[in-house]
Amino acid sequence: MKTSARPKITVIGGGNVGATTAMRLAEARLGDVVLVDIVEGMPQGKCLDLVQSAPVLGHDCRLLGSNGYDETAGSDIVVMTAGLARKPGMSRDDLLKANAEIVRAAMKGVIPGSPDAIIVMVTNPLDAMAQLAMVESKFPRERVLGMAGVLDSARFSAFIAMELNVSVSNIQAFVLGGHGDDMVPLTRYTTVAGVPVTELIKPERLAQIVERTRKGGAEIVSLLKTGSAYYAPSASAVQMCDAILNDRKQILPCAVYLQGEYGHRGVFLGVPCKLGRKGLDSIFEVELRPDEKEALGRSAKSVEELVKVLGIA
Ligand code: TXD
Repeated sequence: MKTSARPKITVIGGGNVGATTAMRLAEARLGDVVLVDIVEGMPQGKCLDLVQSAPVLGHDCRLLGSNGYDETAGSDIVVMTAGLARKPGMSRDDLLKANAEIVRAAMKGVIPGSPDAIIVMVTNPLDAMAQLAMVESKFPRERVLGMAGVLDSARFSAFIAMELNVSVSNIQAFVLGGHGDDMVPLTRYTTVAGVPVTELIKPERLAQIVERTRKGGAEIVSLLKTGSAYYAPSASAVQMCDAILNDRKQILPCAVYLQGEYGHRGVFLGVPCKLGRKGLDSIFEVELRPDEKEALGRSAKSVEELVKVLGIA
């Protein structure tokens, strides 16, 4: 149960993304955190370390590590990061079956104690794992959100800011579709201080930036050699938690279960979502050009294939 009046957030998976998410949640004073991992002692040790940084940072959020789910009861949000990360040369889809088992086990553990939580899915392959979490939790679509679009948009924004040597705060990037290779960047809706980026960067150069964004995860995997990106992914998951817990009604690109929006039904796909205290408040629909619709269709198809393999279509 809750031990304070603060929101309670469970982070499943105490690896790179999970532990950094726990740290960012507490440092942003968003709530008390329970960090769950199967590795004995690890989430407890990391949380003890985080607890000991609280006096220096001046926050009162409680952080508790656990190898089970008893302590997670009454969570407002569950951030799911448990799973295997990609190794060099490995695709996100290679992770499919291994991570499906992990997602199933985690949902079985966490849902009974937190039947009203909002799930923020991070585990890859993102869109398919989010769909699996919705099936396993039996939650309505409003309470199962996938994190990928915020990260892809952040990468795109960072590269545009670097290219033009302007503040990242001036960039509003707009990315749809699946995570990574299937991402559909809407460059004409991407702006720099309100000006479409297509008027500021030449098409060939912009295409290179889009490509680098698409491969943004792989670029980091090949540099790190072990493990994948976690600073920007954790920041992105925390931005979603902030929008939810503070009922911001903020429009962020998230993977959600589509029921006819953007011409798709019965599949998780990244679209602009208004997030508030209930999770998904509404989907923000914009008119797409035929080529953009086609790209989104390709994205949907690859998610549908994975979902079929999992037998949850
Ligand atoms: O944009 C996105 N959605 C992503 C997704 C961005 C970055 C990372 N993305 C994916 O998140 C990545 O492909 C992985 O599927 C997850 C977690 O990545 P992370 O980098 O944190 O991986 P780690 O460091 O290997 O941590 C995974 C932890 C590790 O400590 C395991 O012991 C734990 O998950 N784990 C479990 N915890 C609880 N319960 C179970 N069953 C379990 N199995 C493994």
